[in-house]
Amino acid sequence: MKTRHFVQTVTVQAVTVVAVATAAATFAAPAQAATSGPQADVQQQVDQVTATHPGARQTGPGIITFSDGVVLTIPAAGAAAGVCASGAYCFFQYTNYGGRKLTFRDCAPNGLWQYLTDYGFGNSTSSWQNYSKNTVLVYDQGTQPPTSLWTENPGGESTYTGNADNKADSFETFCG
Ligand SMILES: [Ca+2]
Repeated sequence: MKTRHFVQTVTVQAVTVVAVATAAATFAAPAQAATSGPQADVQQQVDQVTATHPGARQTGPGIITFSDGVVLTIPAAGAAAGVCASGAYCFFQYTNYGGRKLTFRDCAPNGLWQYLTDYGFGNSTSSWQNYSKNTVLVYDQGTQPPTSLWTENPGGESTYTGNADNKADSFETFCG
């Protein structure tokens, strides 16, 4: 009797493990059955970013949240990531707020330094929106000392960074 009871217990536990594994697999692949096409391409990009940034996790279709709360949105080709949220400031991959969108919210009274390169976004900004109360000073780290590229005033935005296109690497955010 003891042996039979043991076997039954093991069976129940095995079923539980399978159920948990299935739920985890479903969450990890919100693209569901898409194995080709725009949504599958987005998922491949998401997987590439999470695999190369420890602590980064997928929090929605085409959305990655890094360990510090910074959010990267990857739209399907030809689609838009959407405007920057109120209270946030965003860097966009292409002109006119196209391509990938990187969303920040934090600041410090005397300036908080952050690096776009930590999120795979160095030399990648072509437009930006600052819908926060903060002031953001953006720099190119490719020169010594770093070169000031542009200033993002509260409520400001730019459809094209012009001569500073694809140069931004870092920024300093002052709380407003
Ligand atoms: Ca640069």
